[in-house]
Amino acid sequence: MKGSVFTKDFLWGGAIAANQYEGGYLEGKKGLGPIDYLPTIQDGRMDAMYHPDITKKFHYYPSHKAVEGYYRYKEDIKLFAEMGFKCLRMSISWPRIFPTGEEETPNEEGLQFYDAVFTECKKYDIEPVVTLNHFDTPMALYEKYNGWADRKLIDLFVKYAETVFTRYKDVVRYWMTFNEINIMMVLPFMGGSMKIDDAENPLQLQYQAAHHQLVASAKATKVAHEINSNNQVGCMLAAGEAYPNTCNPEDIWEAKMTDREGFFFIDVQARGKYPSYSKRVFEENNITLNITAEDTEILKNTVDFIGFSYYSTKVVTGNKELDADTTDGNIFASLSNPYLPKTEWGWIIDPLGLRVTMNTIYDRYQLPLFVVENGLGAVDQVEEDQSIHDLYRIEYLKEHILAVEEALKDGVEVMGYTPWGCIDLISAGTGQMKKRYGFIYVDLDDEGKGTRNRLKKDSFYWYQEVIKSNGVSLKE
Ligand code: P53
Repeated sequence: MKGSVFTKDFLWGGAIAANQYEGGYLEGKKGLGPIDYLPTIQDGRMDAMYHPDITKKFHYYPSHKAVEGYYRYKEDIKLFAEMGFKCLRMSISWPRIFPTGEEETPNEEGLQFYDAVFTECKKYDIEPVVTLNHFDTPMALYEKYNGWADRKLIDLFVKYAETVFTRYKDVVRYWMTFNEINIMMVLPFMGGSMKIDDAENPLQLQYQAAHHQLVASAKATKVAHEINSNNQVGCMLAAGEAYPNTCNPEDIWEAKMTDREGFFFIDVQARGKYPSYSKRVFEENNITLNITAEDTEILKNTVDFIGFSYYSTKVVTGNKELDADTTDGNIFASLSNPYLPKTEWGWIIDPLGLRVTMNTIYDRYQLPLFVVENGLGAVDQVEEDQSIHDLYRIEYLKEHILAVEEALKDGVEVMGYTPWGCIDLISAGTGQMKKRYGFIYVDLDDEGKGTRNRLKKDSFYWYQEVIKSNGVSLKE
């Protein structure tokens, strides 16, 4: 397209995940995943209040039906096609394929479901971009092994990965192994189907589990390349640069260390070995990892691209005495940024931060980047004529896509952009429905009431133009 900075094969699309979109939580012999234990948190706190026994029905569990993607995917993919999507980022639910994680043979019904989803994508030339594990490790493995704390999970995961790589060999080219792999450090239940409360040294357990995921990711990457050399496998980082609160060197150092908490994972996945700084981090936190010689060898299978989510930057300080204003919205701790506004949920809004973050990641790894999540969680108002005027969302996305454009001009390689929750779905952090990200509205509230019918928001037509003009309309 004339005047476009975006490449002609730029993957415009949107992102959803099985656990927050599908529902049908026991349909087709599906097993349970972590989100099936998440009740709606009405006040929107981020310290996810997972309830240990869903059979007691103390609460309403929104993911059990979610937005019924399991039944309505055809209608939704048609709407995505109408917006012009070139790709759809989605995930396969591991417990749909191996309900307890340990079956000898995969669950054919689960596989058939994704056959049908991919066929539907193909119909409209929508390229699936598939995450293997989006907060979706079978809960039976939590009961039995404390999830990723146990090395056994490596082989169970690789078996699942191999099953779907083989089944969808000719239909899926883009894969990601673990969604926001660094979430292990903040929400181990969601990221690793594991609990750390009883551990003597929780950090030790988290890093050991992280190691298991890193090995599993590398092994799966190897298998994916063997099954189809055209397969492109990415890692996935919850990104967002840490800014120092002041130019005090203590703050600068704190910011560097905060960024390294996330980059630690990508350093391994993109460079094939543990970064040199990790040795000291482990020593100072009394962490001794069980890493075998075989693990070290496997880790050399690095990723082809770097997928990441970006919602905001954070502000950190090395001054422990500082009594500063903090944001309580996001799971990643941050001070307030006096230069920037926040969303209704307290997440800092920083479009330029996306450009900063992309440049940092690209400088570090020199691999193509894929913006696989970005977006504004907000309350929407449906008018009498069923229209939804979500100008705030358009404004947010516009500024962020322009930041991607600037990063492209800076020389950063970018494969595509898939804003989160392109259709409204259940929030992973709060289980809420009223925190909406979509171009497509779903009639459903926090108590589970509503028809679940779909409506096009103003942003739907706006994004359609963005894709059609390959980004040129943003300048008009
Ligand atoms: P929600 C925060 C908390 C949980 C998951 O988040 C998160 C984040 C943001 O870093 O990561 C991603 O739904 C995640 C999605 C999630 C999205 O952020 O709490 O990959 O599953 O829905 C948005 O507003």
